[in-house]
Amino acid sequence: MDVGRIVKLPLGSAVDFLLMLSRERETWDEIPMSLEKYLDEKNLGKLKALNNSKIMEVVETFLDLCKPDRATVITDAPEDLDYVRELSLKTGEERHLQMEGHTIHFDGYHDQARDKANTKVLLPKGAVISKHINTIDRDEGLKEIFSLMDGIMKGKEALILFFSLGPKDSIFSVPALQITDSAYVAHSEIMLYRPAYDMFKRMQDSLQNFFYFVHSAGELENGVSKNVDKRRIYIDLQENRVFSINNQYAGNSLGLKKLALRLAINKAVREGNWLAEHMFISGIRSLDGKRKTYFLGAYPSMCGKTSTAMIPGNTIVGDDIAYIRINEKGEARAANIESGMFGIIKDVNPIDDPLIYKALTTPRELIFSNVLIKDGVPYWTGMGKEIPTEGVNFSGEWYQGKKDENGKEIPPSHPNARFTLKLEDLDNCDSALHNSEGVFFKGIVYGGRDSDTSVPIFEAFNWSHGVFVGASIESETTAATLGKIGVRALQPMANLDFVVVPLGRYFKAHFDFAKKLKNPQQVRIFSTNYFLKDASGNFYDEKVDKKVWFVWAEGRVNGEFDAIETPIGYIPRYDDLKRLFKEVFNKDYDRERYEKEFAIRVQKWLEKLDRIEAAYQDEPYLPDEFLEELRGLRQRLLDAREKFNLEEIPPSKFGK
Ligand code: SPV
Ligand code: MN
Repeated sequence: MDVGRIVKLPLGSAVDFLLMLSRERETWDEIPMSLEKYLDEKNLGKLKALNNSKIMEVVETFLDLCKPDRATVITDAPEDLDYVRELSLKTGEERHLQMEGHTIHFDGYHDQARDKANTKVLLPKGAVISKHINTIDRDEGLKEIFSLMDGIMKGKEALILFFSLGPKDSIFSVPALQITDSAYVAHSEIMLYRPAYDMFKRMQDSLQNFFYFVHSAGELENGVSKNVDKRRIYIDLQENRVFSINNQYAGNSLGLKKLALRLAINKAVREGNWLAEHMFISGIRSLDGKRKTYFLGAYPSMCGKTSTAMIPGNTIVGDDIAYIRINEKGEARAANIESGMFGIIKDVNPIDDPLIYKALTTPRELIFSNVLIKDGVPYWTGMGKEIPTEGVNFSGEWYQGKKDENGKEIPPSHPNARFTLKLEDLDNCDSALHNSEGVFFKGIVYGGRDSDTSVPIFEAFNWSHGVFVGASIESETTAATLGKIGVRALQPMANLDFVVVPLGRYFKAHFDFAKKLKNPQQVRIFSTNYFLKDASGNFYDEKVDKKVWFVWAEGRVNGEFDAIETPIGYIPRYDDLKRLFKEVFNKDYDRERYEKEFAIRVQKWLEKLDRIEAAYQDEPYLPDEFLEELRGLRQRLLDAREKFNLEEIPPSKFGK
């Protein structure tokens, strides 16, 4: 065994650990003594059936470090999956609700969102990385986290689970192993991902490169992680593994969600021929409903990503993470690496989100998290129904007016409260969800949260311009991450939180991607902004209006609708939008609104470009294409300002 791959720890208890690591073994039939301490014969048998030396090494190493009372191997068998469901009720991490199949889970009061401050990439000495990435020296980080993990599972049961990120046995699949002492985490993962013990078994010892995740919720109090001050999420790119401790919130705890996305981005950029993206995949219907074209979309948290993926009439393949690969025919194909939805529940009501609302209010396997519970019934903000004035929520017993230790009033349901369900439970789930070829797609849409600069929708001139559009998404910060809310932040490709390689390298992978396609024009890139406000601070658009923007984009990629060329890209013609609003909603779309919301706000755009330039100023490896696009856009804006002598240029100035 290669001892050097695991850090040498100068810790007392780690002496045994290191001795264990250096033991030589002939075959995995000689049952390792330490595994027998945790696994009974049946469970050990399940592990040995995989005939995989690396898995044995990983499981043994981390059970020895975390010291659970026992461990259980979860295969894809229905009884094993049921075991996980039942365990999450037994440990108190979930509780039954009135509706059949529904449960409630609470994350701790201070564990309601991704913890950016304590999520760090372990950086080997001498490595160069972006200032945007939070890092810790690798040796130091491993030493810290291993000492925190020492004995962290005492008194608990560890679960060992096997998954495929992406459809099993496909060009997309990345095998992933999860060890966790949280039955809630395991339960969420068997709903959100594809259990793939069978795939691991087929691959046997040839499988040495898989992602692995070791998670511990740490000590629990009333079913929630107690030691959040010792919450750590450390990403080891060198070994394709992540350690996550003292948390339960899925964005922190579930290895396969944002932890695996980080490893996948690193892998994709290094391998150089695919992309790992924070994107939904949706089948967009044409105006007549007869054609369906797949689009991908990247939106930072709380910028309308899930609701875009759920536009009535369209289908959903995925709502959060997509891998994009090139198949043998040279086509770009996309697959959802998940199979479920971990969606925000705020404002889910029969009008704004009818399909999700229906799923949340009918019997099925479903985990609510951090909503208000009263008499076994869940309530959340914006559900279109009166909410009780007392109950149980993420703060414990709750009553209206309750304040936290800082005097802040506690809302009945957390703004980042969530639901977890299987995509197949949604009426609009696309039949290509598990397609091993992924889907052929023609559009990518980037959307931010911007109240005063960009237009509701525009199309980039070409792929390179589109990559720049993606790289310049900005969003106001939201409740999905800890920290101050409402600050404008750059969110390239809505992926910034997860890009663990220098951003310049990540952008370069994007710029180069289309060049590798048989048809470099296969994919067109768009930008949407649902959050533009008028002078009195009201949104120009209603939530449902996004359907029209997408019908337009779907038509564009299929050769329909002329467009108007502006400095920022192609925008829709008034006559087309007027017709679309009429046909889709039977609404009148007036010219005055069009002239305002599709105006090119030159000064605001120039300010945005200045912010982007400043943010990327010292960025290593920034590709030339990026700077060319930035300069080109700035010049086009300046030219237009000069030509029309206006700061805000109405679309009619550019064409009809
Ligand atoms: C997001 O915030 O982008 C989510 C939820 O999809 S989380 O699991 O926190 O990443
Ligand atoms: Mn997400």
